[in-house]
Amino acid sequence: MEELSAGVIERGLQTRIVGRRVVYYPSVGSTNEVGKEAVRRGAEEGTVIVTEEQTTGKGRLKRAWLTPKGNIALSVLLYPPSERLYHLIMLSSLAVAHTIDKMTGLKSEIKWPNDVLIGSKKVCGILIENDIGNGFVHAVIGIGINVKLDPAASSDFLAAATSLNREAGREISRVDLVRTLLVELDRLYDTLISSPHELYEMWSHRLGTLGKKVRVTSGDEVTEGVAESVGEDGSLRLRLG
Ligand code: BT5
Repeated sequence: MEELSAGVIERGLQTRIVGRRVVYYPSVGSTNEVGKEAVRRGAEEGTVIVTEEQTTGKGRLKRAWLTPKGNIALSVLLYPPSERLYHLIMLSSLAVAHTIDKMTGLKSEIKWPNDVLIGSKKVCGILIENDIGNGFVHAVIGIGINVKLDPAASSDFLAAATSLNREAGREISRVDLVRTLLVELDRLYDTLISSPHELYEMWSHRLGTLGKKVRVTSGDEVTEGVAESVGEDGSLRLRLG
């Protein structure tokens, strides 16, 4: 298996902001936790924390995210204007979908708000943690991608999961995957700043959720309905029933 390191990821990387600094850990609890600590210590925007194994990876709503060795988990620190925070879910899921296009040619779709699926199975999960303390807006964008995880060898827990290697039928280079993802994130961050409406349009065209029956959990409340449209603030409009 190819070696991952900050050096091989950074070498010749043509980005403006994302990946200006890359920090690699062979194994870590959660890259988002490391990222939040880095923000507190004044890390520069665009810093990336990357690992191939998380021991306490987090999903949304206190759920767990599994990252056994050989996969990819990374967090990117971005400090956008506060009125652009809503667009970060669009930026991140779209960057992953574009990366999968480029790396595998496989068709992927975005499941609202920001999972990425191949053939209706989850290949990527995203957890964005924002804070606006003392007027300093910062976001830690955590992205987990299954590269070699074998759902069949795992528990029922992962029945609805898949991985890039499995779908592509070959070994995907994790170095190329991370580098492609950083370039896409950087390019779309530019779009987020200069023309957020364009980003919204690209994202909503890629959403596989519209027209489907969905169940949305918010706190203790669960709502079911048919997904009708998405707003520019990322909100989903449901037809109840
Ligand atoms: C997510 O939550 O999908 C967000 C996952 C974010 C992970 C990244 S990795 C880098 C950064 N550091 C972290 O600690 N986290 C972020 P959610 O929508 O709540 O989905 C969680 C659910 O997905 C779990 O309850 C499982 O059912 C399922 N799951 C867990 N691990 C999975 C995996 N590797 N692949 C597919 N599904 C998984």
